[in-house]
Amino acid sequence: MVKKNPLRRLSVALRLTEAYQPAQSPDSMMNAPSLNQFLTDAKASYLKDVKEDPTKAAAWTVVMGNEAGGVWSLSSLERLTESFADLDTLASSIAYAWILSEVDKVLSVPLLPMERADLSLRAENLHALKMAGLSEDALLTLTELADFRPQKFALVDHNRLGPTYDPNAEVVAIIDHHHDEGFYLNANPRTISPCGSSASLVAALLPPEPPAELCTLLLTAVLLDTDGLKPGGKATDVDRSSALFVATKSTISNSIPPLSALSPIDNPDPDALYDAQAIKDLVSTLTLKKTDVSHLGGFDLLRRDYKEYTHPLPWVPSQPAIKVGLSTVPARLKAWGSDGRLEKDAVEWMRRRGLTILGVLTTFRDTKGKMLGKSGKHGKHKREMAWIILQETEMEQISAKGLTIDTLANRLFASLEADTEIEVKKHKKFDVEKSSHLPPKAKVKVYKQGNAQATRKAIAPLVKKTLESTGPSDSTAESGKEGPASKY
Ligand SMILES: [Mn+2]
Repeated sequence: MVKKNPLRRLSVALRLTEAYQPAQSPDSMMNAPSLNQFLTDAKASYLKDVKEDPTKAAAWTVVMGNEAGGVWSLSSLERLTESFADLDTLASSIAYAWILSEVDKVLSVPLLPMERADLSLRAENLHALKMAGLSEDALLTLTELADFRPQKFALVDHNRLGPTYDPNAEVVAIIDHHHDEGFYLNANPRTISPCGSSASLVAALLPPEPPAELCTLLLTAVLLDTDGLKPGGKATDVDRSSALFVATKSTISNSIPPLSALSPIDNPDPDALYDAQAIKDLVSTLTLKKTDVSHLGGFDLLRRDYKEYTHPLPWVPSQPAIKVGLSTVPARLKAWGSDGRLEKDAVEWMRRRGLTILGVLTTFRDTKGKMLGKSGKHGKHKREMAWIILQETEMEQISAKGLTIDTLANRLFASLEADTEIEVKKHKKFDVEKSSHLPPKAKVKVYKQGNAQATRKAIAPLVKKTLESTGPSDSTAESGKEGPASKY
């Protein structure tokens, strides 16, 4: 289906001309409705059917991308709990729902598998929506769907329905670039093909004259997923040909060279689009938005890149298990957590997730006294860690059976401090150990990491080993049931 040469691809697409009739809005027979109007109408009609007539609602094909910008793995010991659709999922689901509705004439609506309040967490998504003339109101999220469980899906940007959806729901189409998990073999199309962005696979299905806004949206997704079509990077021929097609049909087409110059028939240059200045500018804006978290408060920072684990404690006679969360935050503690804000936001998040331990792992560049370059890469790469242990419901029940929060805290802190890979030092400039913003009995410690290369991938196994190994891990672990008041 997907052709390597964009011009061949176009000629294939031209065969769709007859089948494709742009929908006409009742009050304007001259123009097709805008993409924003299409989404607004689809959402309203679908929600009306959901509310009034479940049988009619079941006729809709709900186009949905993945839940967290990655693949849900049931075998993983990690559990993704929050879901923030990425730009690929956003663009692919909107575009495929448009194709189903306007080309194939099938009732279809895109669903973002996330809560409405979380739309603002990805600034690059908001930027792409704005460029495509789309309002957040036009999008359907899980918030509006409430308890309703769709029965017919088209999956984009993943190929297996997540465990929170009805397992008996029908999957009628798949367009994805992840590893094929082998489900829904009757889906049609069932296009699962490795490439940089699933938006490229969806773009290959567009009719010859698609809406410019839709092309802009798909272009942003392909560019972000392929580092701007960087040669030798993640971009495949599919990404390059799709990007070329949507770029020339997009709302920014007048700022890039014409298709004939970009890709002469007898001498195509696959990197021509990558070299175009307007494309370079767009990629740098999207990348900056993606890495800029300055619009987010501590609570959102803690949950936007978060993993959760349940660890049994075999060294405690009653054999309890506790929940541990690890948040990776791309900004230094001082920038968002001073004056009690770290403690307040961490405790709020821990209560919402029912955590006993939260590790906050920051990663940032120390730009003190240096000019911040355009790439944002100047300054030394540093990492900090803040650990908070709460005596809340879970720990109350466990401590009734003999494990004190002091023992747990001592075991964790001793293990972190003894580890020769992460090389922690007490953080002298961020002292919250005597904070008045924590509930009674809570424990907290803040470190600087000597080894700035050690990410959550290194910390998570260390925490697992510390908590799940049998017997006292060191002299501090089982130092008596009461013990002296901890200095921690
Ligand atoms: Mn993707």
